[in-house]
Amino acid sequence: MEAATEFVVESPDVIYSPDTIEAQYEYRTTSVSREGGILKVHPTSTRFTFRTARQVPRLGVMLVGWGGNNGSTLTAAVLANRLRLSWPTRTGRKEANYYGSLTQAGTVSLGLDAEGKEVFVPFSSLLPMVAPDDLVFDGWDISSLNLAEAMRRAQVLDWGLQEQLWPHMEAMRPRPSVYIPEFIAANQSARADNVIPGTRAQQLEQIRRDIRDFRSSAGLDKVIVLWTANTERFCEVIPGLNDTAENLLRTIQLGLEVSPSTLFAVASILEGCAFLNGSPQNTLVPGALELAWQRRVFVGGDDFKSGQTKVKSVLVDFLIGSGLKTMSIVSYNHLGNNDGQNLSAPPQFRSKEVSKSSVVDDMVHSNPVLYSPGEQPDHCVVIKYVPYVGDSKRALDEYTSELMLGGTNTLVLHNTCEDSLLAAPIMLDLALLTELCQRVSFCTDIDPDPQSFHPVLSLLGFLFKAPLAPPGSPVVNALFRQRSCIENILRACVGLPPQNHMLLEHKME
Ligand code: NAI
Ligand code: DG6
Repeated sequence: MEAATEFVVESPDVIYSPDTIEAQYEYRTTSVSREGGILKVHPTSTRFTFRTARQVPRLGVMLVGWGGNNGSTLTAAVLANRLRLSWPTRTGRKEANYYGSLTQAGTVSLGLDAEGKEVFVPFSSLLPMVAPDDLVFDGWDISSLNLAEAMRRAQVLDWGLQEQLWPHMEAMRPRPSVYIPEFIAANQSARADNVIPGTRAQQLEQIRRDIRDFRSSAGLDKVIVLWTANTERFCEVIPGLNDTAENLLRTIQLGLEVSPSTLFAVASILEGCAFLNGSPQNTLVPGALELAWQRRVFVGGDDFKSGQTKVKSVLVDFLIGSGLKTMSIVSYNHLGNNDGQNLSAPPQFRSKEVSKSSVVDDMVHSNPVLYSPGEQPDHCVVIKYVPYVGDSKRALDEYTSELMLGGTNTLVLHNTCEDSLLAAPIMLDLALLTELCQRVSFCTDIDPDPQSFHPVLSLLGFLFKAPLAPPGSPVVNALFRQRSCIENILRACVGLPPQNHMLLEHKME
């Protein structure tokens, strides 16, 4: 018998109507004040009403860098699942699945049954979400290869799967894109045979036309744009150039410096489409963030959190959370795909180095017993391009921590796997969760006007290496805190209390 995945919450605080799920929710937290050397902690409570529209839209996802390893792998994965494909390998037949996706392959506990056992359901059944098989893809690439050829170039998927997918991907052709050579490595120039000509203002208009064309020709209710193109160098944030929405729009009109990814972000926001940045560069400059705020459009970033960084944001949380003083973190990796080739240029490597290095800050700051103000572990990030290993990235990590009474603990990890097979399900989750957030509104007993989440969608932090957060809000990197944030907010939307893991029922006589 298949496990049940649908559930209803039977509570006077939860109302299901044909259009919405409405939940009354008591948000209990604490505020802390410092008085005369004493911390005073005040429990607080705010009453929220969450309303979630139940109708899932026909959703289109536009990938910038569609013909890259991630773009072609995600497209192939959705098609393989939709078509229920299976293929032979030397270790037996494999079937399409969505392993690695929090929403599709993760579960949540609803509570205990009559025998005291926990009942789990798929994450995706917490609230109505778009089914990944129903996603419609389109996108841009500076390389003109069709998606079937791009899949072959990526060398990620088994041959038997590629052969079956070929006829379904051959007709998918990336739209021309914006190529500004100084933003990506010079070694990418040979790929750039599919570019939008004209001024920056004309290029912006073309991207906007592409979004509108996709929306209408595919009969979509919504479009989300996701940057999965090459890592760019950082761009300088300069007052008057990109510091405000007005200045950024003027910069584009005047043809002054703007990165391709920022142009895409601006175009998406102006079209009312959420924009997500899967690469490390500072695409969402202050002017773009202000524009998103003005237009109330969701933006998220930066840099997919896939393998090594996910492990890091678990391991360092474990070490520091258990009271061990981590003193040195050394992360080395080598890979041989096009991403690795692009990152072999110093300015692009620098963007990745910054995003990979920021990921333990919150854990260090959380423990003033171990670290004095300003103290940080040594943290070194190395990336090397080794063509032979292709997309099968090697990641080696060494964590050294101090134990009691002068002891030392060194952990060494070696991780090998296809980078794009880790990134594709993350891209899927980003699109599905962002779309869901667009259907959630809430009000509180203090502010009865309905509102949406802040345009900087920090709830997506689990999926990003360097999560963007609204101004003044804390940045969380610890992986399970990030996961709990998503889970507990979705639970709140159906009137369920936060998952507390106390299991008090099992701790009584
Ligand atoms: P890739 O190099 O295979 O694909 C990038 C694609 O972007 C290429 O097809 C390239 O032609 C295209 N491109 C470059 N500039 C463009 C532009 N201005 N407009 C449109 N297309 C453009 O790289 P891959 O492996 O797919 O990774 C994509 C991005 O995701 C990289 O920035 C990478 O650092 C980032 N990333 C990847 C992760 C992974 O696990 N695979 C994890 C975290 C981030
Ligand atoms: C080299 O590190 C290539 C990068 O694009 C990474 O593969 C990617 O950022 C994934 O990094 P991580 O740390 O999440 O595995």
